[in-house]
Amino acid sequence: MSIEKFIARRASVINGELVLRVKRIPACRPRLREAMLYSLAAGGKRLRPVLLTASYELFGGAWRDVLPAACAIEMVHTYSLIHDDLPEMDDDDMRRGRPTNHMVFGEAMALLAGDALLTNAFSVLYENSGIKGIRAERVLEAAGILARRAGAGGMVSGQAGDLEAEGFLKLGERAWKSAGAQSAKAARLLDYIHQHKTSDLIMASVEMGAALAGAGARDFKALSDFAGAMGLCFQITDDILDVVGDKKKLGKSGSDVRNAKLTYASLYGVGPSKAKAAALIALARKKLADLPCPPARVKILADIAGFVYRREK
Ligand code: GRG
Repeated sequence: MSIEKFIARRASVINGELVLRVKRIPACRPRLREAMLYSLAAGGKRLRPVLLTASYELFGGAWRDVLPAACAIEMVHTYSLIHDDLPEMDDDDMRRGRPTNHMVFGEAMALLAGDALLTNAFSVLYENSGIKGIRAERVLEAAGILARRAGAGGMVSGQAGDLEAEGFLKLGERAWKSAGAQSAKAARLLDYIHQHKTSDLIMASVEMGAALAGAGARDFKALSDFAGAMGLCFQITDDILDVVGDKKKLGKSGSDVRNAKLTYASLYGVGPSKAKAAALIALARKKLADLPCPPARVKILADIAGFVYRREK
């Protein structure tokens, strides 16, 4: 089976679970539920939940046993997209091939839909304790990983850096392109943004799977390093696609140039960015080499890394 088919099959199970879990939140205002479901059910590659399940099953478990945790990471990811699209952030009007949440439900409800997805992600994750012997301590560990990687020391700070960089480019547009000191500063800020804005949640996906499986420290570190390199490659590819990608396939309009964003494509150009992405994927795959897990299962993670590098949407 191709990796694309593998991801699509898992994604279709995850899609059903996501909708089910949002539909059964008690006492939720109907319009809020509609706004949450609108963005959740709009599709998306489901890369993060698929990664979580693939990481978990490296250690012998059945992937369906971590579906609540898989839903939780996708809910956090979807919240981040809704908030990222708001006029106060990237101000995008298309996402996942349809109008963004605030275009349909208004800014206030979009904000609340994001808030609810983030908060309820933790109650959904909690449902994982007790499933097929997954002990509560492991679920607690996974919750800690998710909160740390998504919070102020992780994804939210990546986004804060991204906002700061908008000002940075507008202030010194000519200078940062030519002067050494400015471009070194830009390069450091860019790596910080990519690490936290994007890579942290991809790392959380793989780390949560490993934590739920009870992986030892050495294997956990190898998987975390794998995900860190793949996450960086993911965002560099995103930067490239924003410039040269097919907007129809991407399902979004591409706002980096309009927002004068600091990206790999704007700082280094498309060619060198592609080379960097290729090097990162090679590095990511190397990190998997010593895992004492069934080769067929390790190969799934290596293939997902290849998919991240090749993707067109
Ligand atoms: C707290 C107000 C407030 C906002 C937070 C944290 C945040 C907003 C936004 C996160 C930043 C973000 C959107 C990063 C980009 C990551 C990225 C490339 C997302 C696209 O992921 P894909 O391609 O999307 O996996 P699909 O649609 O396939 O799931």
